[in-house]
Amino acid sequence: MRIKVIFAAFAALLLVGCGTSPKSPIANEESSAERLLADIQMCIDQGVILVGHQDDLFYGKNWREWVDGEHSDIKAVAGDYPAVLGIEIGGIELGSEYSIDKIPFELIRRGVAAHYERGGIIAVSWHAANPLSGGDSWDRSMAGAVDSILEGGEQHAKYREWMCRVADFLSSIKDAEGNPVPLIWRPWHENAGDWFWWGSPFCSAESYKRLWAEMYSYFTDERGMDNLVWSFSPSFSAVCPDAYDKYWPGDDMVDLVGADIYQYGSDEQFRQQTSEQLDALVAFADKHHKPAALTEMGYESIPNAKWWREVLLPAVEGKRIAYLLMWRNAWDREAHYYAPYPGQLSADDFRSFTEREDIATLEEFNALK
Ligand code: BMA
Repeated sequence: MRIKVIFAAFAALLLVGCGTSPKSPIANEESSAERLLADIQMCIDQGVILVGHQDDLFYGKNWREWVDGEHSDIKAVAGDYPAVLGIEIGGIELGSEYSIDKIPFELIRRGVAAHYERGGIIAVSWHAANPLSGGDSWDRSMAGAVDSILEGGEQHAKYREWMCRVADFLSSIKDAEGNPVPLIWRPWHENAGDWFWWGSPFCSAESYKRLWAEMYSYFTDERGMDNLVWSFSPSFSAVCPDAYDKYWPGDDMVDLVGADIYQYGSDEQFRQQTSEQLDALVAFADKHHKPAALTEMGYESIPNAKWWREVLLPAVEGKRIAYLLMWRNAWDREAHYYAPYPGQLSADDFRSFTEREDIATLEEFNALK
């Protein structure tokens, strides 16, 4: 009898390791993802935009030590953590111990747990390797990468293994009760553009929808994961102006609609473009009864001392978006930073920006809940 029990437990472990695990047994209880989604909607209803920052706890402009998840450029400048912590899991699919930005996954796991314990939201991006060429996300040298991983495709078996590793990681970060932490999951992003192998010139709308649906079905039905808020962020690009409509995976497989917007030109251009794109984003999200967010954003090196209040603020003020996520303050690329750090030109202006009632860092977000 005892041996049988041990054997059954072992078999169950094997199944969870890579393959199937049962659906959540308590189907009627509100899931952690549903609670997260309710918090996101609450921010929109209150007219508050949460501050977010990619990789905030793992490294910053002039530091790269792990201080029990307490160090943060945002905190150093504004006195509080961002409400949203962005993390990058590129590399997990290959079984690597480090993300593509060379951060140990173990560190990411601990940082996410710490941020969640403090009441914060976590948003996950995945710059997946190219399954056909073996290159990175930006390698578009071989046609048909997406089709090759769909069911029936030549790389499908390998891709199942990749999805398994991703699902394992996304399920592995637990709260104090041992339940998986809820995460905003934003796969196959910026596909309106032509810079990723899953971008619109290399992937038909039909293939993209299958890509999304197959992952959704694997995570949700096969693995029983109910801790994900599914975020669709094709973004705006002249390469495919109607990407939101054309590539929409379906109301039942998306929870949040996002856009990634960066400043490359003049202040005026950014203000106008961001305002217009956010209007379009929110109108699209409303049509599908979903919340919207600025899922990546910023101005590299922030060379304008008043950028936060004079350029960003007029573009986002009053827009019904739940959060704005500044991109990373890279430790490995000198000028590649999007949030201020102590002494940075725009630091004072950023602090004032976060002091506004309609802009919330972590403490203010916690007070709203
Ligand atoms: C890009 C850049 C890269 C980075 C990647 C994934 O936008 O920041 O340096 O490797 O995101 O984080």
